[in-house]
Amino acid sequence: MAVLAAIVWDVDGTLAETERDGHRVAFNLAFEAFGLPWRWDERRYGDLLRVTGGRERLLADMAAHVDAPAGAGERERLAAALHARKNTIYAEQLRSEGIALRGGVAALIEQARERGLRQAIATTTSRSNLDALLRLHYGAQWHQRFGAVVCGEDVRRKKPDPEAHLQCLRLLSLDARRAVAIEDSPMGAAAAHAAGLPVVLARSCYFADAEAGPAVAAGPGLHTRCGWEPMARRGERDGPITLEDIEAWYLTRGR
Ligand code: XBP
Ligand code: MG
Repeated sequence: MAVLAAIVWDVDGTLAETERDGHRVAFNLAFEAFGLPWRWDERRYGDLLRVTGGRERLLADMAAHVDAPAGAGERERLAAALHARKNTIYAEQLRSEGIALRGGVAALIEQARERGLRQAIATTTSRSNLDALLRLHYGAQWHQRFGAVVCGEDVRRKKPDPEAHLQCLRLLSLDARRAVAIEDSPMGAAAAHAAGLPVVLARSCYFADAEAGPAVAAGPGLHTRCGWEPMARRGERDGPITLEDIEAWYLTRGR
């Protein structure tokens, strides 16, 4: 029987709740800095999250603005400039205000490290955003914890396309059946599943009601063993999701 050898982590929404109070706020400050009247409230941003990638999200939103540039090239340039400014603001925000990892994340990363599992990152976010987040929690050498790191810039097609996960598996030289992906959103789960990875869906605030879809398990977050479907292993009701829970769900793949 195959043994779990690796965890492939998503970033936004999975490692930390970075969207509502991080990226969204930084996008709004970028609009302000560019003298644009556009603002994304929580609800609008939640709708826009269906579009993965910040630049792509900006372009999708411009379609709804009569005051957006008319030409495609001009829109592309504006989206790229806004996106770059947003990422600078986001990194500054993280440096000055910090952002917590979601409950259970640090403990699971540590358990996996102690047990010799390989760990990787497959994200749609920009490398600078990932660096800002992980530098905060693991220092400048954070990348030493991960055998592969694939970001938005590294792929041609973002989630729900499986390209980031497939690239991760290639870099790890690992068969998808030996790893588990942890994702927070239906788009992320679809991407990992399409790459052949069993998925654990730890729903984030914007996806609290998301369907389990192809996930081997879905629940409210790694901070609790309550509310998961299927249930976390019997007999241990309290505390965060453990590596043993992940391994038990992993063994149900393909059933
Ligand atoms: C989530 C995304 C990203 C972020 C913003 O990525 O879709 O676009 O919202 O980051 P994931 P950028 O869940 O795969 O980590 O502005 O750098 O795209
Ligand atoms: Mg995510």
